[in-house]
Amino acid sequence: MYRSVWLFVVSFFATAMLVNSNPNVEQPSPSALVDVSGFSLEMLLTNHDILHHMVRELREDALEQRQLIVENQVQLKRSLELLAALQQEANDRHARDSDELSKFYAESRKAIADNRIKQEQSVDLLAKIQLDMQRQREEIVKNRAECSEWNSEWQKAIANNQVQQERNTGLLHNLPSKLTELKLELSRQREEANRYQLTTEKHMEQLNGDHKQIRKALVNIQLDSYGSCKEVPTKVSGKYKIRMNENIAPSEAYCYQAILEGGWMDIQFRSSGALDFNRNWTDYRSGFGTVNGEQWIGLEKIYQFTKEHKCELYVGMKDFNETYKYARYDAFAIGSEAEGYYLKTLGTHSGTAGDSLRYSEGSKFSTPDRDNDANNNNCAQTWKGGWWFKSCHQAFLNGLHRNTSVQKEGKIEWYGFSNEWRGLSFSRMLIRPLD
Ligand SMILES: [Ca+2]
Repeated sequence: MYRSVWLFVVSFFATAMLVNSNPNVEQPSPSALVDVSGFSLEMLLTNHDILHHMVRELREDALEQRQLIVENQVQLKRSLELLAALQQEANDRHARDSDELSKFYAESRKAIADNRIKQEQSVDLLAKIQLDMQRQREEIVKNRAECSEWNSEWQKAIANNQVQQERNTGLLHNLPSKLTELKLELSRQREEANRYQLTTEKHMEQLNGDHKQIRKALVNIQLDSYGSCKEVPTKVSGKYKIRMNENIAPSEAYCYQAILEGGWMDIQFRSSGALDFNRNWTDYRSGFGTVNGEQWIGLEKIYQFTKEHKCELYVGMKDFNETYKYARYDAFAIGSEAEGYYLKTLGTHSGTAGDSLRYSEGSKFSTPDRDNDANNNNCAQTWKGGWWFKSCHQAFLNGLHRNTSVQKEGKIEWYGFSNEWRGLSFSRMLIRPLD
């Protein structure tokens, strides 16, 4: 359409210029004007068509423009709505940003305030530190002064020590000889102390022994009897009341004080041969004879006494030629009646007569009426007396008082007296406590 308008305007003005612009052209005559008017009319008609066409085109253009305007208005409206929304969003964001900013400012202000407080505290602390440093500095100065004093004192002490050391060096030269002297003196004193200790121990033992004896003597006086013949103070042989066991009543016994420092108790005595020893179990259990003469003290008393005291045994014997021999055992004890009064303990033998009682060790006591022996026959009946028979005997002091050497006759025998079956005239069995 613009192209048509442009073409019209150019053709119109070109025509006008052809007519009027050339000053050399003479003004047309009226006939010429008809020619010119014919040309102009034709041109006008043409232009009219063009114009009509142009108007139509313009109208279409206007319609298009209007359509476009409407579209643009719609577009514009949308744009405005969008803009409003953007504006709203921008406002909202601004509002939010403002809140956050306010918060940020508040926090910042608080942080600044806190920092200020901390800064003030730091300043205070710094002031304190400065004060401390000042004090420390003063102390260091003081310490330095004290150190200086100490140093001078040390110097003095070292000097004194040196003097002392020199003195000690002098003393050390004499030390070995002094030490030797001291060692000798010490050794002498030690020996003396040992001697003194030994003496004291002996005295103590003596005192203890004396004390024990005094106590025993007091008990003996109180009970009007003795625990054993060892406790008899007179050392005179004879008849005394002896407590065979502290739990039973005292009984009379013969204390023999003539040998080996005395203190022996007679449990069997044969001399004249007047007393009959061919007796039953009851007699051998209870004892028979006279205390200060021939006797058998009794198995129960021997059992009670050897249970109460650890004892030794001494056997003195004579033959009919008055030859005296003895056998000694360093331990002796018998069992109870329930055990057949067996020869329970027989210690080491010594003496001039042989160890003939050894054969009976461990054997029960037998009497003619009680056969406890290991023989098929009754040894007590055969040999006529009570004894610790095994399959009969090597020693038998309760036999018949006979002066004979015939083997198969019952008699007082101790084979080891002369290594033959010689009859003995005398026997004494003695026991004594070892403690
Ligand atoms: Ca028998």
